[in-house]
Order: sequence, then structure tokens, then C-alpha cells
Amino acid sequence: MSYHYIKVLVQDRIGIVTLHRPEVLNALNLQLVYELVTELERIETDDSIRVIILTGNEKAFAAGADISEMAGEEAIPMLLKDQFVVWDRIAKISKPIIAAVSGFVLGGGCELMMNCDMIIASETTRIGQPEIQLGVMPGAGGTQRLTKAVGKVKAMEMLLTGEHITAEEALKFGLINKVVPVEMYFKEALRMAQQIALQPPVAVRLIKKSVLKAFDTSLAEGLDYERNCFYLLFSSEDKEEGMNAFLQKRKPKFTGR
Ligand code: CO8
Repeated sequence: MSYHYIKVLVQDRIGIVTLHRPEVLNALNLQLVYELVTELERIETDDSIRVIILTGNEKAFAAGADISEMAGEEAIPMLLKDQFVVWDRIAKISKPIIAAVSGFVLGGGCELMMNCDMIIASETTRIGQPEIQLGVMPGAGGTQRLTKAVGKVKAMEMLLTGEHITAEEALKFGLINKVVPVEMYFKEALRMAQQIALQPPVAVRLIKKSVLKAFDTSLAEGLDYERNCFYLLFSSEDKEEGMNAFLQKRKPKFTGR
């Protein structure tokens, strides 16, 4: 498949998707989002890929939705077009997605980052939801996912002032996993992806689903879901392999069955 605004590389069971509109700091136009979702869904069905890295460039992961594309929009045509139908498909990807971010991570860029499962940031990263400064507000999950990640008061501050925070501050508030020097952020994401790619894929998938369940169910329902997933894994060959390997003091070799 050939794309205009993303680049794709597959190596060692890792699908690396790079946002590529550098001239506008990877502003997310509709075509880019469409290409991204198309590729993520292709990877979803590709058994040779176990983990995804989503990245941009050193200057920007993404500086938000494309303002020049949005500027002429009106409410009713926008509602009828409902671009978020495509966007919502990102949250349905069952393979783990690691965001490797640097530079500007703003607006829809921050919302995209928060759709990922783990986040490695360079120390030059600036994260924010500046939509209020454009007279609007986040529309792709910013008020919800940011609040769940950093808590009410910090989310209010970021959303109501539109100010950016540093990677260090984001780390302090639990929004990201790790801050590393700029020359290391992609390598660190790759290191994490390589570790996950060696794990049993069905367990990886069920762990991701169970963790995400915690966001929209009661504790009792979440625990019930977790327990059923736990039992299910006892029917897998990878459970046999993992436990036998431990007992035989060797490294397991998981197949995904
Ligand atoms: N949209 C379109 N073009 C952009 C965007 C953007 N979001 N951000 C930067 N650009 C363009 C600039 O217009 C400029 O283009 P040109 O060279 O042709 O003038 C180029 O990128 C470089 O930008 P700057 O010259 O402004 O670079 P600076 O280093 O001076 O500033 C900033 C960098 C601070 C990031 C600045 O560009 C900025 O404030 N950008 C806008 C950030 C923003 O407000 N983002 C939120 C957008 S709204 C949103 O995301 C709503 C999400 C809703 C759901 C989305 C689903 C996809």
C-alpha cells in the first residue's frame, strides 16, 4: 500500500509507523488520519507483527489537527462527515502501540499519543491541548483521556490555559512512561517494543484489553473480565511453553498459539 503522509517499516516483528508531514509539524489532516488508521488495521491482521511503534520526527510528533483544513468548517457538515468514526478505530487496535514522541505533541497530536499504550518522550517534548486558544476545545478524547491520566486539576490547567508542559512535567503527572535524551527516544521505544515482541501474543492482547477495560467498567466487572481472560490463556500452547520453559530452566519460545 502506498501512502502520502505516513511511512511504514517492519522489522523484527515490530511495525514502525512514522507520521510524515514535516513541513507543517505533522499536522493531522483527514488524509493522514485515514492512512494511519488503514495501516494500523492492516497491521492488526498481520500475524508477523506483534507490536507497533508510532512516531513522528524530532521537531514534532504532531502539532494537532490541520488548522487550515478545519478553519472553513461549519458544525452541521462537520457532524454529517463525522471524522471521528475513523479516529475511534485507533482505540480498537488490539496490538500494543508505543508512541515515540519528540518536539510538539499538541491538540489532536496529544490525543493521538494518549490513544497509545506506552509513551517514550525526548526531553525536548512539549505537550499541550491548545484548542482553547483557537476558540474551540478538544474533540478526540482530550478532556477525557487527559483527565484520567493526569487528574482533574492538572487537566483543567492544561485545557483551560492551553499552555504546553515539558516532558519532565508529563512524567511527573503519569502521562508518559519515560523521558530520555533526544537521540535516544526512538531507540528506547524500539528496546521496549523488542521486549514485548518476545512475549506470548495472545497474553499480550488480553492484557491490553483488560487494562483498557479498567477505564470504562466497574472494578467488579473488570475483575470478572480479567479472570475470564486468565482462564482462557490456560488453553494456549504458549502457557504450556512458558511454564515448561521455567521448570526446565530455559528461555520460552512463544508461537502465538
Ligand atoms: N495545522 C496546520 N498547520 C500547522 C499546524 C496545525 N496544527 N501547526 C503548525 N503548522 C504549520 C504552520 O502553519 C507553519 O506553516 P508555514 O511554514 O507554511 O507557515 C509550519 O507548520 C511551522 O509552524 P510554525 O512556523 O508556527 O512553527 P513555530 O515553531 O513557530 O511554532 C507551534 C510551532 C507552537 C507548534 C505552532 O505552529 C502552533 O501553535 N501550531 C498550532 C498548534 C495547535 O493549536 N494545535 C491544535 C490544533 S486543533 C486540534 O488539534 C483539535 C483536535 C480535534 C481532533 C483531531 C482529529 C484529527
